Amino acid sequence: MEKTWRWFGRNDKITLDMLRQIGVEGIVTALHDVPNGEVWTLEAINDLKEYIESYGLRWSVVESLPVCEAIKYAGPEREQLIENYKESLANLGRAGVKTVCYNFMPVIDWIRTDLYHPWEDGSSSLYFDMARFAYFDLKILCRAGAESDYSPEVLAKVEELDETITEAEKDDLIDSIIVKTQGFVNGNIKEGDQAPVSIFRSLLAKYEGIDREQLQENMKYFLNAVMPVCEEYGMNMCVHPDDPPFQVLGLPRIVTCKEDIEWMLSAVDNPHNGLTFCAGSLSAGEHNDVVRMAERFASRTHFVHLRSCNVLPDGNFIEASHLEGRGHLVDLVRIFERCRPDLPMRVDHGRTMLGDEKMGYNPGYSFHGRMLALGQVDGMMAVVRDEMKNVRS
Ligand code: DNO
Repeated sequence: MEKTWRWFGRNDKITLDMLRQIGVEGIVTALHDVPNGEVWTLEAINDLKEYIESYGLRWSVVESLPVCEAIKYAGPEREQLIENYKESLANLGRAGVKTVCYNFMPVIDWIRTDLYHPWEDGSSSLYFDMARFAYFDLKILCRAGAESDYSPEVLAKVEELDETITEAEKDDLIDSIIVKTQGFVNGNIKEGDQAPVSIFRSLLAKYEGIDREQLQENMKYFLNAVMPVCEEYGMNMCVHPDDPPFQVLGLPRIVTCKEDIEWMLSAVDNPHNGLTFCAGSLSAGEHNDVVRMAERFASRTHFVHLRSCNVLPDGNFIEASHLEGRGHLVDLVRIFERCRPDLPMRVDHGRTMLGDEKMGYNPGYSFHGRMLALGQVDGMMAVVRDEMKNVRS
């Protein structure tokens, strides 16, 4: 697979020069300055593309061309937003950037309660604690009916936490769940926004009455609308699975398991409609057998995210080392290297280590942690390629 890296543009402290030195071949990025829903012009795309190419690299994947909320909940602006999306896609196609990662998660993209969960060795990683998440839902967001979404054990922990939690810890929880992780990925809430909780509540309100089936209908509508552009320019759309892969905050989530993915691939049965195989998101759900899913969906995968999680009691989960955990990355590398060696792959979410914590990187997107993970995955690919050569000779 092609070794790619998520890079956040010219202001990223991790420079393209640094990436060349660690063996990166392709770049995964977006026009981060363009507000959601606006057209990506050919000029702006080419400008960034040429910059990347001037370092001997390639712009391999767009992550993400965000799908606006009004497309997901089918608001009155939907048609115009879809037209803009198609125009951005066409411009990307004209520029030759042909793989586009997006997600269809309502309101909130990936969710963690702790961005620097300490490990014994002094490094840290992202972490999801169900009781702290439930605390946010019940005591900060005060969402009506939220109690029925959690187990009695988790609800008891919420009450315990309520006795001891400080105001600063509450702010930190808000920051981790709806500000820091969202700011750089979907733009719904950004760092510096005043009253993020009330912005968040008004976004949630847009989904009242939208159940799973309705959201699926809206996804199908969107995909059918963009497929002709994808066909014309040879573009591949690849949906990112929901992270975590279960319903949250009363919102439907529809890319969480084998059946969901089967539905979305067959609802719009076109090879340009595919998947970002994110082993990390999928492995955070105990219901997912990630290796079997890779075997099943390799042919419709256009982009691979390699990371791994371990699921703990209560539905908590932690990002594991790339060598361990439920993601079984060795097996995945074997599957993808054998049947889709052309695919772009990036390691996802590294640990924060060796001074990364002082650099202000986006959470999960450290330099040393991701470099270590890339070295590990690169080693796996070398072994698999060697095995394949030996079988042939
Ligand atoms: C998190 C990322 C996701 C992903 C989007 C794609 O670290 O994997 O935010 O980029 O969901 O649209």
